[in-house]
Amino acid sequence: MTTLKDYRVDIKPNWCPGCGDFSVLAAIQRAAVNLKIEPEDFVLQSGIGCSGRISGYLNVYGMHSMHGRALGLAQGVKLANKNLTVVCAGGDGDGFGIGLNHFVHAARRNIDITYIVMDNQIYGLTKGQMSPTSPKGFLTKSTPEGNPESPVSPIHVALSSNASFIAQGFSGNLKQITSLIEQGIQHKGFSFINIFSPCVTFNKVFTYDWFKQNLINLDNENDYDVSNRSLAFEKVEQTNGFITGVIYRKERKEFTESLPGNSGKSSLIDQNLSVNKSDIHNLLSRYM
Ligand SMILES: Cc1ncc(C[n+]2csc(CCOP(=O)(O)OP(=O)(O)O)c2C)c(N)n1
Ligand code: SF4
Ligand SMILES: [Mg+2]
Repeated sequence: MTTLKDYRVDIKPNWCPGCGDFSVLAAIQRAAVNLKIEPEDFVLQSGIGCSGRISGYLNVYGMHSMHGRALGLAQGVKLANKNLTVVCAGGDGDGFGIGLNHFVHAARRNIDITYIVMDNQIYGLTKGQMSPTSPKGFLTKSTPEGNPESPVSPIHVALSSNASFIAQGFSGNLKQITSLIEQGIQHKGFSFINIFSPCVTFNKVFTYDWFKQNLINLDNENDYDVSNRSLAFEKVEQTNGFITGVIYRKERKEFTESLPGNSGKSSLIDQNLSVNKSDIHNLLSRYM
């Protein structure tokens, strides 16, 4: 039986004490164990940032890849072997700045991976510059007179990109983020989980206390309908996006099941991909 011990490594994370990313690591490990996934069937791709280090801190396959490019790699892994559970993780800079286009396309494509963003509204690794989710007027090392830009709203982007599972959590609520990650992994299609994950060193505004006081938990709202996209937009507007829980979920065809010649069951690794001389000759002759 798989236990948490199987998902642990001897490497001690070099995150600052109190960093929200510790909870996200614990939640991913717990979700995997609760879902009885073997570590060898689990892949965690990550980008660059403090958050991106996460792939080195648990005993699974994965790559600490390039800034903003982890989603490309994660989709490639899933396309090659559908039997793997593929989770992609990174920061707000990684996913909503340099990597934003991959987020939009993975969401509309509906490929069966889970994307977790540790959103701390700042560039942590590079020591506290503004990020795409820093609010207007926010004081950072790179905006000493206040951020002149309006922030990206990740949930709006996910909703308008037709993501089929959208949720949000907070590192201060380990139980909820574990459940959201479990639901995201079980969802057949692209699942996006934005996690407010405080940077205790460089962000002195969006602290644990701030989130505890300001987040509205949809789990407590009995009449909230997760399948109603207009309602989800409305809720994000009303709350400025400071909500937690499952925000939107709707089943739709998963990407690999729509690929030509794909039965929905076989993976690239199951197929004979070799080409012989006459195949190449026939292919080239079609262009002559
Ligand atoms: C292509 C490229 N551009 C810029 C950088 C420098 N860089 C490294 S991490 C980072 C931002 C980190 O912020 P975020 O993604 O929010 O992660 P956090 O550290 O906050 O977890 C930047 C700009 C880089 N490594 N590669
Ligand atoms: S700098 Fe911020 S994001 Fe990075 S490890 Fe420290 S607390 Fe976490
Ligand atoms: Mg960040």
